[in-house]
Amino acid sequence: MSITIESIACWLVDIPTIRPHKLSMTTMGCQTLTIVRMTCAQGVVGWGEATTIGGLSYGAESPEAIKSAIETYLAPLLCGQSFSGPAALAETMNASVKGNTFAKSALETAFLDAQGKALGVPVSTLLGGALYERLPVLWTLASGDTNKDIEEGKRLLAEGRHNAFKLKIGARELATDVRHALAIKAALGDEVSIRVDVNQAWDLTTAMKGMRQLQDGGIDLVEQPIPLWDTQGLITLSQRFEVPILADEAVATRHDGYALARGGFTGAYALKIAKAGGPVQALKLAQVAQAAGVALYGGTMLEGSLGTVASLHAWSTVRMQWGTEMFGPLLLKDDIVVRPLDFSHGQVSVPKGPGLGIEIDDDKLRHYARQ
Ligand code: MUC
Ligand code: MG
Repeated sequence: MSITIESIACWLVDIPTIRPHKLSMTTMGCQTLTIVRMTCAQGVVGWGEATTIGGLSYGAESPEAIKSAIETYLAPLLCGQSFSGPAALAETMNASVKGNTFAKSALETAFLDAQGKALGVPVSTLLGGALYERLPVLWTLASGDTNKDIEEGKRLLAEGRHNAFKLKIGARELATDVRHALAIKAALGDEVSIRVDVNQAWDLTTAMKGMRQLQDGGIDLVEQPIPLWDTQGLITLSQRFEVPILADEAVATRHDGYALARGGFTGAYALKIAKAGGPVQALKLAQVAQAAGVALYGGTMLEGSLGTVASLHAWSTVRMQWGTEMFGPLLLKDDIVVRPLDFSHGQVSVPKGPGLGIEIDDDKLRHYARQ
């Protein structure tokens, strides 16, 4: 059944975080969600979200640029047109717009939501069908203070909300970062999986030293230790150490995944709908990884509930050997959905209703939307 797109509206929504979230390149106190509403024929409405981290400090598209790309270039291409599915939608977008995967991800998500609602099926069904109803979710400890992180980790373990943690390092001296990671590992106990994300902050020499120390200290996974362009360096690290590497910034699309795997990379890929251009595109990278024997991880750009749910529908259709980090909504003080997602026992449930299976709260959208 083809879906005819009638109009597309877009908002920048600013929501404060529950505490400062410190990464190697920025400290976040607020998250900006670019929210898209796609109105289709027969009154069907689809919603999508594109979210990045720290303006332009993480990726090449800022929230303002995402909104502008949608309103100025992508919406005029799509409005008034009918599409049989996300493949046709992507063909049209890619024929006239290079890159801009965050903007395309919001539109692909909104289209899938609309198509799912029109057909009366969840988005996961459009993506191949869910294998899992609930997915594991870790939490990132990133207050910037070792003792505060330990306190936060212990509280979340006691509440049973998470049982695995990722630490953000790379902003400080290597010795300080290693001490920080190993102190948290010792305080939270051997049963708890501790991973680190360096967000590209080290050069290869520092990474060699850091990987050895983190491996000896029992850290389970090291994410993106060196710059995204250093493909050969990432392959070398993955082959030299037993602690696995998680490629994040280095692997956005299936083409990146293919190049790394062909070079002999071993480890895992962090899938993110925004990096790839939408849930369907992210699953194409998953297929390349599966073909190459590379493990999978469900990644977040710290999206609100809308972007998180779009990802969950995709991640539910594949086996994620390293679980997911889809905790974005829990980092925000508020959200724009009527019913929050169900996070408990280290997991989150994938909604079962038609489309994305969540409802937008129009009052909240208006309240948080930038004027
Ligand atoms: C990233 O690079 O992984 C995901 C979790 C988190 O705390 O930050 C993001 C970005
Ligand atoms: Mg990362």
